[in-house]
Amino acid sequence: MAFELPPLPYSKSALAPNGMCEETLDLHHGKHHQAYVTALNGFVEKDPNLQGKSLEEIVQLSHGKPDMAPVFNNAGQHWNHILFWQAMSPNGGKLPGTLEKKITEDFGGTQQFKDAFKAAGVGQFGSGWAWLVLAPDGKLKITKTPNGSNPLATGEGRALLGVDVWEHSYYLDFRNRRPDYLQNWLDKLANYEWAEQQLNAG
Ligand code: MN3
Repeated sequence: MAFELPPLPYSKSALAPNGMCEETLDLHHGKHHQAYVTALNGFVEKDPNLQGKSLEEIVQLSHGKPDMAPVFNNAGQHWNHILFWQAMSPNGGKLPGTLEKKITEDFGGTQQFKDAFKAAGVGQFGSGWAWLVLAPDGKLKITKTPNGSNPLATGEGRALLGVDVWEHSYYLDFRNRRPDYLQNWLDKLANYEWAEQQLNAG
């Protein structure tokens, strides 16, 4: 069965008061994410080895294989964007207790966590992602990946939050100011309730 673009978990205008306008979501979800899904389906159609595989399996089996880079890029970006839409909320920015306690234990405090996450996103040269992961050692960690890569591929841990730092994610709302986009994302858009559910899921 072909992969499909999942609907946004909120309306296209729902994040506008929090700094992500309707046009950004219209283009980012309806055009960019859709393009990754369409490209991925094209590769699966032509390659029997990919047919019947889950998205997670395709990300992992194509990772690090130069001849499968186009498959990896599009599968990775489909996985990343599915997570990204869930990692934001019109009621974003509110840290629930269990996650806040864990963040304080592992980073020293909410401010330290936000500073480190922002630094990872700012420090990702060119396109990519910054992540909050639950690492295999049980500690929260911040990582960054280029282009379509992600913690599922690198094995760095279970993703609790991921923020898109490709320019298409912030250029309409913040122009070239990636640090401002990231600060706003952490303060007003990040769905920490969802992140806490991912933390408790394992
Ligand atoms: Mn994107």
